[in-house]
Amino acid sequence: MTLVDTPLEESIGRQGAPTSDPALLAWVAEVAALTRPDRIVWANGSDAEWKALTDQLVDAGTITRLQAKPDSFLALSDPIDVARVEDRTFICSVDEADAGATNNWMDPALMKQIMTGLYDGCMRGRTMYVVPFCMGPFDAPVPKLGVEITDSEYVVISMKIMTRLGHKAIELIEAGQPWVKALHSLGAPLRPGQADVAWPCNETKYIVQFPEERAIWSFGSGYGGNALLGKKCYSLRIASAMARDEGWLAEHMLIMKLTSPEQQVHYVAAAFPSACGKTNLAMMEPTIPGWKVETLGDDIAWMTFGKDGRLYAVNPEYGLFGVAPGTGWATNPNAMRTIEQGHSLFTNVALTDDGDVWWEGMTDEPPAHLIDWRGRDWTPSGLDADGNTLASAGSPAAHPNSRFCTPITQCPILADEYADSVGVPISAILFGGRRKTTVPLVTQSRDWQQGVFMGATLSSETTAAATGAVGVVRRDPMAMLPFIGYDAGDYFAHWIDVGKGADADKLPKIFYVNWFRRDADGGFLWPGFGENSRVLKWIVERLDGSAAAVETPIGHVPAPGALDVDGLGLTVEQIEAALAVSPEEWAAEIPLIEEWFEHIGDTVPSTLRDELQSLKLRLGQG
Ligand code: GTP
Ligand code: SPV
Ligand code: MN
Repeated sequence: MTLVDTPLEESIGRQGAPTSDPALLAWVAEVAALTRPDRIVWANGSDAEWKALTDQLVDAGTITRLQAKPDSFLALSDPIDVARVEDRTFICSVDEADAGATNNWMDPALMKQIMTGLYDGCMRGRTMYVVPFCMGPFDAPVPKLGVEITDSEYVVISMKIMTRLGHKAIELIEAGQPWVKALHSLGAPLRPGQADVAWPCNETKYIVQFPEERAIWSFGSGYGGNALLGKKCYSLRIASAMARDEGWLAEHMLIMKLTSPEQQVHYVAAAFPSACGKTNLAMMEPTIPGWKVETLGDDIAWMTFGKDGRLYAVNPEYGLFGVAPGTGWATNPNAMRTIEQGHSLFTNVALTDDGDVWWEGMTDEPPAHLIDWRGRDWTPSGLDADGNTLASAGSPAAHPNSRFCTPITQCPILADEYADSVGVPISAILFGGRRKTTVPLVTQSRDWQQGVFMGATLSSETTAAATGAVGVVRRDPMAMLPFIGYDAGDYFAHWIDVGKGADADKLPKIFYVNWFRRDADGGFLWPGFGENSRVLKWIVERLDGSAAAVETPIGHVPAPGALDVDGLGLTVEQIEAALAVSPEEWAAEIPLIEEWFEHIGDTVPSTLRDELQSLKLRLGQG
């Protein structure tokens, strides 16, 4: 490891920095002069560095080494730091209108003044790490480089898993490629002699993007989406602004490769809101014979038009930061195989007595005793051996937003094309949400424009991936509500423009799916997971024109008998209920969509207002 354990003034004096790039050195010196760390370390992503930092974090009590998995660790966070903080997330564009109605905004100069106050001395007693990284392949035509400065070792080791971290990024910066400045602090300085806590953070949190400057300032949180700045802050909020300017798309989407029994290959991208099934679909094991799924990405897709006029997708990430609860051998065996190999970091899951991890949904029955995500004894009954009620009684052993962080290269079904900087041509885009009612299992849009309308009006129940209430239906356009780096109406217009500029035959076909519809007893109408391959099969057959569909007011749904339900064990009534388009339920949806467009304001493109108008007419309104 390039550990430069020299006094700060000397470090600022450029001793030991693995670069002489003036802009990079000047920025590091400027941040160090403000934040006053005890020392500066340049991270290089080596195995030796991983070993040194994990040892250091074990000694500090931040992580525990897992006896049951190779080179794997468990971190338990502060209970105030478990998820993205949308109410503390800002798009600080120069002009307030550019942030739009769906983002928090503050004048960039004022925000910088406030945050400079918070950053002043905020790294005292700590080490400042300079973390050079690349989102997507290094050999991209324009590699998407960044440097994160952080005072969190947990962030450095997580960034090693999630990004291409290393000196190659510095070489490209030195060669004159553009790069994003990403500043992060836990906001937990230490006085001389002050003991550290296991999970330092600050009650005050700011997650701030400056889109014009392509800069990120984050303060107060160590949690994934708030602190691993290459992920949501760069690859979605900043990248979406880049994509608008440059004519491409930066989206909250998985990327998968589907091979049919006839060896036909299709690449599919799918946008579902946080904790709504992207990782599971990306890694699924099809239940229908002869179909094969391979993974390219589970959270983010960057899509650009290729020379042949098709839309090509690249996954900018290098790791998986997946929701732990619900992940098990029955639901997502490929995720289990990925983490079995080790080299993984788990956050806020439970610890078993034999030094392994456990979470709700991993196995049918929990182990007899666990340490829960808050470090407390936990038993299935909520009672200790003497029959006394435990403090953990009645709460889940793992936090609902607990996560596994693991190298994507360990995924046993990773597609070879994963590392291709050109990406893969997308045949179909799926939008999906978590809705108990109203939204059918699958609907195909008539054309790109109606597909954009489906995406723009996507709704879903909130999940534990962000702080705040869970289970509340909200609009989450293209699953990007918390991630659009500019005005949402302009973002819709950009989607429309992307379609207008393209050859309609070559554009991906757009579908809307819902795995989460419930029956009258509250149970899922559709078994989901590997059985979703049946829906993928219908989608592929729609692409080649062989599957039948019926037209409904909201789009095309599978005709009776068109969905392969062979061996599924559902009744005809159950399948009908999963596919049903209820005019009453959709009539109730219309005012919500109107309110949503009203909320976004004038920038909603007229084409989408036209789509709404024709939907109303088809529903007999208007
Ligand atoms: P983020 O990483 O937050 O963006 O989430 P994600 O979209 O990747 O969601 P993920 O695949 O991790 O799934 C979230 C939760 O939904 C997990 O608890 C899954 O078990 C559950 N889930 C995923 N797919 C299905 C499905 O088809 N049916 C049902 N019922 N649950 C599912
Ligand atoms: C999400 O919340 O959509 C995630 C996890 O994928 S985070 O990186 O925290 O954003
Ligand atoms: Mn996500």
